[in-house]
Amino acid sequence: MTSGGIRIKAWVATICALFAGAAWSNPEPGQLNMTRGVTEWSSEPYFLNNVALGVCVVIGIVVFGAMFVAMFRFRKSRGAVAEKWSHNTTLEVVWTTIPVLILIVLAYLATGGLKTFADTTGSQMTVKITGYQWKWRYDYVDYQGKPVEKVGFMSKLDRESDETRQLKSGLDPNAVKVDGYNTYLINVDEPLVVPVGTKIRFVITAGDVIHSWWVPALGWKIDAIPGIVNAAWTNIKEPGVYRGQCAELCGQDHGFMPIVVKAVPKAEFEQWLAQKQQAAQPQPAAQPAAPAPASSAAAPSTAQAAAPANSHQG
Ligand SMILES: [Cu+2]
Repeated sequence: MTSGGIRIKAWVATICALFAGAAWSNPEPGQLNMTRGVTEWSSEPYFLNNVALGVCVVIGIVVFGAMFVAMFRFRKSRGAVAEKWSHNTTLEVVWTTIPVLILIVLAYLATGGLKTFADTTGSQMTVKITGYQWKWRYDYVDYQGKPVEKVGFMSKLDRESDETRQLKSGLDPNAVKVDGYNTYLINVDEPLVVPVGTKIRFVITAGDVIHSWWVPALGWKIDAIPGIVNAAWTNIKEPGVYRGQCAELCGQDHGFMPIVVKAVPKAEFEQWLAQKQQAAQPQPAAQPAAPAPASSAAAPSTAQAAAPANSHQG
């Protein structure tokens, strides 16, 4: 197929997906509309955006239509003579009232969305997110009413993207792929794993400068500010991998601190969490110590290896 043919196919696919309302959870090249998202709440900003866009389009057509009619139908070459009057109270009342009513309707709809967004009550899980130059830290605070201890990790740009981005690396960004999807600069070494069908509260802050945690599929972004704790929530409906990026200019590597959220079924999440908790447990001291008496003439290297293990326990 010719490149023209491929381009047409791509456009048809783009338009079909746009109007079919296909959930584009992750941004795609050439995407026109924002994603409907994959959470209980994310259709809210999608709907608000569509309403506001519709209002803008209607206003645009009316204003530009009237302007072009005035310019072409009443032009000087057709013998049009300008009226001499100025001010028309009726017209002024009309063109003040209509925009005010439109703004009131938009504000009413947006306030409803913001109110539900701000309500983190009834969360079944809490994750603390901390932004750093230039990576994210995730700490699991509680799950189903029980505190989660020692489950936290840094999540930073994956090695493949990092090597490719180096100046004169000679590596092709288009070759950075996961399951056929180009993940150049939007993949991490360790994703945030969360369960689906669970109201998750995020508490968001930063350790150095202002960052912003943004995953389009969740329908919101929120600033991560040092010294301030912001809160937000989500309830993901479908399992999947949802990608995002830091959305606040935070320094030279601002473009290199992606976000990956991996939403999995509850059972799978609980298994993952249990494994993480187990890995965080201090290793029993008996294990490395056991073979020591067998070789009574312990080699110096063994003794040296044992020393740091003991000092860790202290
Ligand atoms: Cu940042």
